Amino acid sequence: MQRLDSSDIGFADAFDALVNGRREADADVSSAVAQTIKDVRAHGDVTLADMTQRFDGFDLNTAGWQIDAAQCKAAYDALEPELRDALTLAAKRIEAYHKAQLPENRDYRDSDNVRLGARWSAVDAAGVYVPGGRAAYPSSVLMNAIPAKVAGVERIVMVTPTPRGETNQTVMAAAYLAGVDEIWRVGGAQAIAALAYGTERIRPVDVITGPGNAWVAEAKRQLYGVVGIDMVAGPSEIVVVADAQNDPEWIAADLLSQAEHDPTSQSILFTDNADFATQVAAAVDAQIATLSTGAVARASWADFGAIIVVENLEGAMPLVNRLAAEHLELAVDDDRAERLFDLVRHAGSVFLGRMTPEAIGDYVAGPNHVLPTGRRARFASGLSVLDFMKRTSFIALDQQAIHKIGPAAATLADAEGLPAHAASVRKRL
Ligand code: HSO
Ligand code: ZN
Repeated sequence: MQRLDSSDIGFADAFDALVNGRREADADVSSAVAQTIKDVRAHGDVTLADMTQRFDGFDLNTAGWQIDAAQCKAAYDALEPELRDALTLAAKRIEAYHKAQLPENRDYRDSDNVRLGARWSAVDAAGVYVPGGRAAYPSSVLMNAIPAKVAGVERIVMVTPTPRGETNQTVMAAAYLAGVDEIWRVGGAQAIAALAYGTERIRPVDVITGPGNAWVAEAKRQLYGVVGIDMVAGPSEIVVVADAQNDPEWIAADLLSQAEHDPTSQSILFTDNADFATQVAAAVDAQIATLSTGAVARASWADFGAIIVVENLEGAMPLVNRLAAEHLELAVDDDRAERLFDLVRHAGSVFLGRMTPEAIGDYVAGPNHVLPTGRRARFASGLSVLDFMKRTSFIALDQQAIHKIGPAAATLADAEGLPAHAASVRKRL
């Protein structure tokens, strides 16, 4: 962890280094991914079966390509009641929030009596990638699939690696709750290629969302344009802005809640009190020792963690904006949180007040937890129903309206040297 003080000489440079520090893996997987995409396009299911045998250690043709709806329902029914209720509460709240996000169609006449508007429609099919292993989060299944469902997507297809054939029962239960229509036991870049181009068994989709490793991210990047994608996500981060009236133990836990995700996660605290900074640092060290995820959290905190002591929290907000963090906690009294919030320009999601830890947003608050990372909150937003929808504009003129605006179109067509354009307007005048 590095500790900075905004009154130190050299602070500006140190903060620049923090803002520009790279955490994303450099591994160049682009040519390997390009080859995989080519193979899947050329050989479809044969490539999927080969690669699944090689990387996940089982035979799709004997173990089965799909996990069916009955298995997901059974996984849901077999959950411990407490977990089932929690998952159901999360799903309900996520659904309600995303329903409120549905956009409205527009249809109006402007001052020239031209009828204009736009209608929103869902994509036909969406693919959701769910990683295997440590990052197989049921909550992420809900966060990706429910917005697609709410948007009106008719076919939601999940792909997920099942190493040695083993499935994650809570992930399957979440798929059941979210209304996923098909689940294929394939992962990696090959799964993304299959969703984009289709194979003998898997019909193609229109949009692919969901987190994945470097190969999955690269495949999404290369296939963007063939399909829509949510975004290319990097390691996640949290910025906590806290005054000394907080319990240092709470703030330490908040910082660790991001650090435990990945060794390249980043947790940063801004505070206006040097003693409080020291107390939080001690609490982080003490808590790490007790976490089952301690090794990951320790690596993240050691390499990328930071505590920044500033003169006052309001004055620190321009620095906070430069970080454009995925998650931003404003751990101060409610009215002060409101004032700080007014100074926020770039952040994926903001958590206001002392009683709103980021983890609530990860699971049950309702807004999406798929958020722009790595300073992408400067230009991007979290996953929403709009990622599964598109807008079709429309125009309708009558005789009076075309006389009003048609001549200008014909003039512009003349200027661009496009006589057929000009004629198609002038013939109607
Ligand atoms: N905080 C993660 C999402 C997540 N947390 C899933 C727990 N499960 C996104 O940065
Ligand atoms: Zn999380």
